[in-house]
Amino acid sequence: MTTHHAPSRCDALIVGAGFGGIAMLHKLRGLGFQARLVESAAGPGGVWYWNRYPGARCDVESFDYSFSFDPELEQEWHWTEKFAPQTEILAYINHVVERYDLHKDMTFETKVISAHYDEDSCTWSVTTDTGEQITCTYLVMATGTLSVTKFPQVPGIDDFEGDTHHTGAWPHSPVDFTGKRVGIIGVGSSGTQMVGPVSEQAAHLFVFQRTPNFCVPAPNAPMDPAYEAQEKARYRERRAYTRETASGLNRDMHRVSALAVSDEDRRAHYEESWNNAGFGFIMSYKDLLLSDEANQTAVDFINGKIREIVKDPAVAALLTATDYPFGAKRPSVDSRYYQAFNRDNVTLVDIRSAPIERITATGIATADADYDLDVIVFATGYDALTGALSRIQFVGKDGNVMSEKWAAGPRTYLGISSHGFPNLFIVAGPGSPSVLSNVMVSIEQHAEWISGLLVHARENGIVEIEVDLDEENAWVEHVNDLAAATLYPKANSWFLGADIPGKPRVFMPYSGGLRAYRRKCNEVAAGDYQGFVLRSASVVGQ
Ligand code: FAD
Ligand code: N01
Repeated sequence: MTTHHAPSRCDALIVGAGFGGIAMLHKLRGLGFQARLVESAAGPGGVWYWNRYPGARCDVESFDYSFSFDPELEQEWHWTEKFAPQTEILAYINHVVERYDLHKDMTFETKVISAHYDEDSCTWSVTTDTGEQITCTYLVMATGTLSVTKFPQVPGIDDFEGDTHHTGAWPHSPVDFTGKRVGIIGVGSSGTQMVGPVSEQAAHLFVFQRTPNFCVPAPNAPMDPAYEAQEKARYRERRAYTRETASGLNRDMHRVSALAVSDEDRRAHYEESWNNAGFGFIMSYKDLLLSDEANQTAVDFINGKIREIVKDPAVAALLTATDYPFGAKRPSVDSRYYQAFNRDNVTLVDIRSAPIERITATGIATADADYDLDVIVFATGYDALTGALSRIQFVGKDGNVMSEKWAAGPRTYLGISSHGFPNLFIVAGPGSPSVLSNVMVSIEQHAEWISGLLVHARENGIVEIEVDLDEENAWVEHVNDLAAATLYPKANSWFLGADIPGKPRVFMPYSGGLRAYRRKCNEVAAGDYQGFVLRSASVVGQ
């Protein structure tokens, strides 16, 4: 799919071919910008290209976890399940790329390694690992928040003689676990999704758990034709609604405190959410992420469910999170996870009490046992939110180096741009709601907003767009204040950069909700992009 004769000079260079990059390319091209996209993978899809592990699927309903920009597209596409599997999401992405003829502006197997801003021409000069130099007026980073895999810092990974895989870099041909002794390290969303399907194939599955995760069921089902027809008939209405909810889901926050209702009512309400809400379980009450006492009611409910589902009380106890609030780490959404621990061929290994000491030629050695394995799966997550950006050397105005500027945590205005790095924009990155929302809705909001800003610049002879430093500082403080008022900082999560050596402990996403965030962005645009310094050619001396 590599494009030949791609121009080395363009209006906008987009980096990344996940949903974010595709949304930006489609939007900017439609507005008449000469846009080009580069991607390190061999095809489009982003996380859906990389994450081909068994069980991978979205945990936001596919009607909402899909592009909204073309009513015809949403009518013609058929999801076979309410929550589509990875294969179908990737097929959808490939369909979109073909349908809108986007591949001609995409270059694959090309990784951006550095970008230098030229103050005279107000352009970025971008260098790739293929040796290409691309000059662009605007550089749009759609490099993803969960796109750089993380491995445990344990010795011996290279000694293992069996197969190893990371969920986020899964082979393209299916991995057959039949008859194998398999170890999965990690029980975040990826690990929990894998446990069910792998347990049904493997001879024995060992699940290495450091911190128990909360896992709520996915209300998945084959697509019911009547439901599909009904939702497609009101699709525009549904899109308008999800755009305005706090999280971009087709379900809004229940505006009642968990502490304001009787135990009986609360139990019934949680039961309804458990059966139907999936990821939206967190919005069962308005204060679940604000009050320890309110949160404890959700924790008690979920722990009761674990005890009901998992037959062995000792295993149930080990699966129960005790030291952080529900939702402070991103909960998993899967219906087969807890059930799998009732199988004779599944063993939960507590690596908090007996940590992994090393990986050996034959398996995993913990402080109290050796586990012989044929396959090790690293479901150990990502250098999240800043990982992809920190691997690119950005040199902005006055020699500003982004890695130095962001050494104590990411600094942006609205999550979209950073002072000292004019004409550089980030899609659904740190400082925006991104991973705390249905990311598709966040991505589309950014694609629309950023392209609106570029059209404004074009119409007004603006050649340089730079964030005002005071506004940026105020935004970073606001993002920090919002997070400090929540329970999020009470867990060691990837939201905070936990477990990455040297990474500062800063809560990175904007936690005020997509609705409030969208309102703020709209106000900024309506106020002539207040907070941005917009310079015309004469001002910059061109
Ligand atoms: P990505 O999809 O991560 O794409 C970024 C792309 O940039 C990658 O392909 C990467 O190779 C490329 N790239 C990075 N650096 C460079 C470079 N230097 N040069 C060239 N290319 C580069 N969110 C939800 O809202 N709902 C879900 O159900 C959901 N499910 C998920 C399931 C999994 C397994 C994972 C990992 C994440 C999930 N997410 C979900 C979050 C997901 O990150 C977003 O929904 C969304 O897909 C992100 O799209 P993106 O384009 O921003 O980033
Ligand atoms: O990664 P994670 P993920 N030794 O970081 C453990 C999205 N997503 O790939 O908690 C031992 O959440 C770690 O333990 P601990 C979603 O946003 C969505 O699962 O650090 N264990 C944890 O158990 C999600 O949140 C879907 O103590 C180690 C696990 O590995 C995000 O992607 C599906 C370790 C990592 O969990 C990331 O999910 C998949 C070590 N050294 C992903 N290092 C959907 O369903 C890490 N761990 C939509």
